[in-house]
Amino acid sequence: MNDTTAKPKIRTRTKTKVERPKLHKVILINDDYTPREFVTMILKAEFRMTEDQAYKVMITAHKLGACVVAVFTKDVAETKATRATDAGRAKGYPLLFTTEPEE
Ligand code: TYC
Repeated sequence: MNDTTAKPKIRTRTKTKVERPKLHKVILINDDYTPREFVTMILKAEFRMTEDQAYKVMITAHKLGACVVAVFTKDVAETKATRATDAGRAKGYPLLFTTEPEE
């Protein structure tokens, strides 16, 4: 045995890197054909909004061209956007919900 025998290095700290999953916005896009009441109804049903909240989001998209509805994890945002868009398509409306990652 000599004094220079290396001691096994004991790992004192384990790096745990848990990244917060990036949230995704669901965005309502305006069009000229879908009735306002239908848009409001879909917002209430799919995004659990009150009549007031749904009306404000609908009228903002109507005036500005688009409006952020809510943010979710990627999977949930995409599922809700698809379901809401499909509900419009089932009635023959061009209603569109898109998603995009938050900065
Ligand atoms: N612009 C539509 C109309 O005047 C209503 C509407 C609002 C449609 C918002 C889509 O995302 C929308 N009937």
